[in-house]
Parts: sequence; C-alpha cells; structure tokens
Amino acid sequence: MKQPVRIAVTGAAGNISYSLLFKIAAGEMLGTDQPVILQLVEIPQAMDKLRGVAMELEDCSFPLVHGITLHDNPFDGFKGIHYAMLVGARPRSKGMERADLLEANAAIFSEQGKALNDVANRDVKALVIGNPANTNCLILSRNAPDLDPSQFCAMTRLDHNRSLGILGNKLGVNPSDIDGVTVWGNHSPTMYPDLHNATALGESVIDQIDESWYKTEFTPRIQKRGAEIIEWRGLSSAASAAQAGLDHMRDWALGSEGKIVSMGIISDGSYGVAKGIYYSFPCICEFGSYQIVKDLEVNEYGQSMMKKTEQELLEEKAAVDHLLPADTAESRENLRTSTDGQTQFDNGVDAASAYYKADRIC
Ligand code: NAX
Repeated sequence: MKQPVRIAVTGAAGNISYSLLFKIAAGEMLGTDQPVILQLVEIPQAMDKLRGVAMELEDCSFPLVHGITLHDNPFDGFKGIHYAMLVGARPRSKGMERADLLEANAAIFSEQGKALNDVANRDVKALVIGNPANTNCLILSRNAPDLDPSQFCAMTRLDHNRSLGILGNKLGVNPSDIDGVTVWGNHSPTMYPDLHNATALGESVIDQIDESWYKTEFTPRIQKRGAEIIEWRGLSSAASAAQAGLDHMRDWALGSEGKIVSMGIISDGSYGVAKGIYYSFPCICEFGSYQIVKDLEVNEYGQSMMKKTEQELLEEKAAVDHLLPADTAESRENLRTSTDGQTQFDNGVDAASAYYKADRIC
C-alpha cells in the first residue's frame, strides 16, 4: 500500500468542491492505489456547511480516504500537503470593479502563498482554480519565496476540455482522438483557443473546418462558455470545472501520455510572452513536471490573439503590482529548468503531530 498523500482543497464547501472532493476520494485524480488525506479549508462562516460535506464524504466509506481534517485558515490546512486545489476565491459582488476584485483576491492568495511557503511539503503542487485564476496564481507564487514558481499553476484545463468536446462534436470524433489543441493566455474571454496544430485521428483539424466557423463561432463560444452555462443552468460550471481540475492535477502528477495539455504556468519568455506572468501554454507532462512544447507554428492571427490576452494579464499584474513582494520579482523572471519534479515524501512534518493521525474527521 502506498503512503497517503495530503491534499488541501480550499473553498471546500462550495459548488465545484462538491464534485471535486468525491472524485478525488474515489481515486480518480491520483489513481485507485493512492490513499489520500483530505485537508479541507473554508472561511470561518462556512465551517458548518463544510462539516456537512465532510460527513457525506465519510458516509461514502471511500477506502482510499485515510483522513479528513477541517480548517478555517490555510496555515493549519496546508500543513504537510503534497497537493493544493485552490478553489475558494472572492466572487465579484454587485457594483464591484475589476480592480477591487483583484485586490480582494490578492489578500486571499497572498496569505495562502505564505502558508504554502511556511507549512506545505517542499515539493507541493498548487493549482489555482478560483478566479481571476492566472493573476491569483501570480500572487500566490510571489508570496512563496522558498518554492519554485513551476510548483504553481492556474487552471485553463476547462477551456482546453471545452475545446476538445465542442470540436469532437463538430468533427464527429471522440475528444480523446484529438491532440494538439492549445488554449493560450488568460482564463478569461481573451483566451485564444488555437486549433492550428491540432489533429483528429492524426489528420489536421484546420483543414477539416471552415475558417469562419473557427473564428466567429468556435472561438467566441469557448471564450464565453462559462456565461453560456450560467444562462442555461442558472448556475456556473461546477462538475466540468471539477473534472478539469482533476485532469490537470492527474496529468501534472502522473503524466499526460505524450498529449498536449493547456496549463497556466509561469512564462519563461517562450513564444515571446512576457516573463513572470502565469500564461497558458501548450505543455506535455512527464515524471511529475511539465515542459512547454516549444516548436509550434503560430501564424499572424495567432500572434495577435496571443498578444491581446498577454496584454490583459500584464494589466492585471499592473493592478496588483503594489501588493506583490518586490523581492520575489527577479526569481520569477530568471528561471531554471528542472529535469525532475517527482513528489518526494520527505515533508519534514512531525509524524507525532495531530496532522499525521488518520482520524476520519477531526
Ligand atoms: P462557490 O461560491 O460555490 O464556492 C466558493 C467557496 O469558496 C465558498 O464556499 C467560499 O466560502 C469559499 N471561500 C471563499 N474565500 C475563501 C478563502 N479565503 N479560503 C477558503 N475558502 C474560501 O464557487 P464555485 O462555483 O465553487 O467556484 C469557485 C471559484 O472557481 C470561483 O472563483 C469561480 O469563478 C472559479 N472558476 C474557475 C474556473 C476555471 O476554469 N479556472 C471555472 C469554474 C469557476 O468559474
């Protein structure tokens, strides 16, 4: 039996987590041979609701769940964790400007970055799902000076999966028969879903679709799919977001089997993208780490689309720049490439502490 891994989920009493937690507990993320300890984090006002969710998890009797702990702050909740699924974020309330939203989330993700830095496993992998995901991820990473910026990702996998699903439907193929789709940039309506290097059953996709369908129907549909779901369902995407979070973390940890996946990662300047922002690139994952696929052709249209979404991220960064610790700026721009990235289990946590006990709910 493998040693259990510790997974923190923030916003654990919310909608996305209500799907995500049960999938993780069933072994869909890290495999059905990987026991897990779930460290659930919420704001103090949501702790009762969180207890109810934890009771339901307990009632499922998942054999892989070796413990569930509930926390109202990240410094407790992130102790010794190997994986962080950061779902909780401040939603935009009525009358709130974008800058206010960025600032409200900056407070949350600064604190969570510090907590990861102080108490998480040194090899932790953190995925930001809460919006604005890319800039939240930047804030998180900049507040964790002792962790590598490549240990942080923003989720654009839902946009990637949406592209595969809608394209598969159009071409009459299974989404798993498609490869080479990239969603570039920000998880926002400026994202660029690029099909120019995509293949379906080994045949070029771009040769099989109409350019005007691609540019005027497919692209805006992917960019605004979240709003379309809200319009029909009356609620925002939850199960599909949970599935995407799970897919992202599974591929990052266990490998993408040679397939290209879109991940919001620290830009190292590839494809001319400004260094130091979290931008979605085409990646292949292997041995617990990702690599940017470097040699894809980007045409003039693609370049202008990539610039637009980069510009938006630079503007978001400018809006929160005064809140970012200056001393982590350079290390996020002068990156080294690591060749390994396997999660180690030497997490320095005192095995006698309460966090190591496999109590079901404590
Ligand atoms: P909910 O409002 O249902 O749940 C959010 C939960 O987070 C709440 O229970 C809240 O109490 C908690 N929370 C807030 N601040 C927290 C903090 N500081 N620490 C811990 N918990 C905290 O939202 P849900 O539908 O689950 O969506 C969560 C986030 O995902 C939102 O920011 C949403 O915009 C974002 N999304 C991101 C997507 C992506 O592709 N990156 C797609 C889906 C989704 O829109």
